[in-house]
Amino acid sequence: MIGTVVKAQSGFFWVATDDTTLRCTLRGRLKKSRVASDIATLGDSVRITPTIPGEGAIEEVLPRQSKLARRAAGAKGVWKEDVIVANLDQLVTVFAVAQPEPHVRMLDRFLINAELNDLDVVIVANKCDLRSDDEIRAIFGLYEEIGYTVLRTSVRAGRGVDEVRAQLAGKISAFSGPSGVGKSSLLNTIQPGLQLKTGAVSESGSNANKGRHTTVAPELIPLHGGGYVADTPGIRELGLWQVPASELDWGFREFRPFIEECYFQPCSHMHEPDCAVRDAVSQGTIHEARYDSYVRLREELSAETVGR
Ligand SMILES: Nc1nc2c(ncn2[C@@H]2O[C@H](COP(=O)(O)OP(=O)(O)O)[C@@H](O)[C@H]2O)c(=O)[nH]1
Ligand SMILES: [Mg+2]
Ligand SMILES: [Zn+2]
Repeated sequence: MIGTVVKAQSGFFWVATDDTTLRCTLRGRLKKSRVASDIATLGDSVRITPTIPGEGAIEEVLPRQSKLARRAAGAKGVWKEDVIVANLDQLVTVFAVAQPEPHVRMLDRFLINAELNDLDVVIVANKCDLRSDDEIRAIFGLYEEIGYTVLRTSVRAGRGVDEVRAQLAGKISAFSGPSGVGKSSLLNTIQPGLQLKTGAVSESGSNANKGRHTTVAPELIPLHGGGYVADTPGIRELGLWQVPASELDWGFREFRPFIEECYFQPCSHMHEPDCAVRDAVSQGTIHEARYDSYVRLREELSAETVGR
């Protein structure tokens, strides 16, 4: 039997097949090779055999078509890859236009992560009731200019929800983004009956704009329109997993036409003469804010020397 891992917690894996969901454990020989969380994860296609009623054993994890991963701190200060969801069709990265204020450099990290994992990515700008259209365009317009789809939504005003629902139909999607932006609220509205826990954002005091953690094990939620969605809590910030500094530029999709045009190959686009990327920045073809993001991330990568 082949199924999809829809939930993983405390060494158990819930595997959805065509007609049922079984709680499974890993066969001993699978466990030996690595730690369990690396072996099977949300979205994995697995081959299982039923054991007792309602339960089964995972015999094999089928090769992943794609994955969303982040870099996590492993034992002895060594970084390890932490696969969040496997076999993803798209990453839906949700930010709020306010409360919490959108942190565009964090948005850039999500986008780079998607680009370098070769994932399609859609941006959702939620809480549009809190800002004017002009204010929203000032923040997110540049992402549309460089080719990303930006869906403007407001759960509170019931705006844009149908567009998000249509975007999810028939695909495996992961919702990501900072805490408190309305990911769970949006999913509850898209599929009434889900009753995902939502957290109230403190409107006053020092906690204003920070949102709140709501900790539950991530799951893949089956959608009535077909497909699955992962509401992945706790992704405060995605590390850039295994990004050699020299590949960071490829994660900025609007840089791509210029990368090959630089005089020096490879070019860091930081200080070399005749750099086509920097020329594009001074001509306004590449947005300055995105170039700043690039520089900061590049400096971070070389400082950490995990870029390899
Ligand atoms: N003003 C406004 N508030 C919203 C909207 N969507 C969600 N919220 C509120 O934002 C808070 C955090 O929502 P939640 O769904 O838990 O965010 P998550 O952490 O991203 O899952 C809750 O108090 C929601 O009621 C919206 O479109 N407009
Ligand atoms: Mg949530
Ligand atoms: Zn260059």
